[in-house]
Amino acid sequence: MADINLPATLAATREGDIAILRLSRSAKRNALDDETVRGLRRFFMDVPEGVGAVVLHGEGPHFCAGLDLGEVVDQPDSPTNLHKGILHSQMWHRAFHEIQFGRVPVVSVLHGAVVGGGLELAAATHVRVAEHSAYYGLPEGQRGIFLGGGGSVRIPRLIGLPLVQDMMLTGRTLSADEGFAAGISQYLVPSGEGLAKAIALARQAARNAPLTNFAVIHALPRIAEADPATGFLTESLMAAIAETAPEAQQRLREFLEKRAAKITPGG
Ligand code: 1HE
Repeated sequence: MADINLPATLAATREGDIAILRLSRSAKRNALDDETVRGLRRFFMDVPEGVGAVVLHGEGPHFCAGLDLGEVVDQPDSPTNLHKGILHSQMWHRAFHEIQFGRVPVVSVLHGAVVGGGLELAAATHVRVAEHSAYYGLPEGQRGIFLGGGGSVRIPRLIGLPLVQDMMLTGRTLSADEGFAAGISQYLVPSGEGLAKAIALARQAARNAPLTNFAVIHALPRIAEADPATGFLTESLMAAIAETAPEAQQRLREFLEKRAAKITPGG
């Protein structure tokens, strides 16, 4: 994947119809500096043709230590710095927006610390596979800062406002089991098995009709948050667009002609 211009803190490889993107700054526990966040944006804006899903994981003992705190220290209180701070947060928003509302499904592998901006990053992915070593924290309160990567919007939708407030006010961390129960990760696997599981899930997602994946990524979250009347109408429109597409017609025929796999337990 040499054609994508990535910083040294990100490494991308291609395995057939999936791409694997690794946070590669383990000396700093994959803390996200501006260069890395901009690199994430470029990667997800321009996922190469033929890639049907992306796996995002982290090098070293932790998925991600969040915002590189060196990027925000030494900023005297001034209107100029206030404005810079707003733009900085919006830069994160744009990058994570490209992940959540990009072209393909994104499966993340969570292990070790998944904290602050690291949890915000994970929350922008569609499927999260946690290893038993994972733990989750929002230490912004302890650092005197606030969420800035869209976590205020995404994390309460995943685990509920009261738990987010508890984590931010008291410094509570959640274990991998607690995170799984609360809804942070959809999967929980033994340590060391996350990447293989995520690759298998990404392969599965990449085999779907691209238009269905488009609907799941772009239409479903909007429908889920719309007023019911708008939601029902949007669903009907999306359903009609999907089912009349040639690929859907072909897949429907394959099932009816007994050439497609049945749905079985454990799938
Ligand atoms: C960092 C960062 C960082 C590590 N920014 N440099 N995030 C936090 O408040 C989490 C802060 N980090 C930690 O609590 C710990 O580093 C970890 C639990 C993640 C890992 O511990 P450990 O013992 O494996 O590593 P370490 O020795 O603490 O860190 C290794 C190096 O990474 C060390 O630098 P070195 O030069 O001394 O080797 C650390 O300083 C460095 N490092 N984390 C900068 N975050 C858009 S708003 C989002 C707001 C937030 O994300 S707030 C949460 C910030």
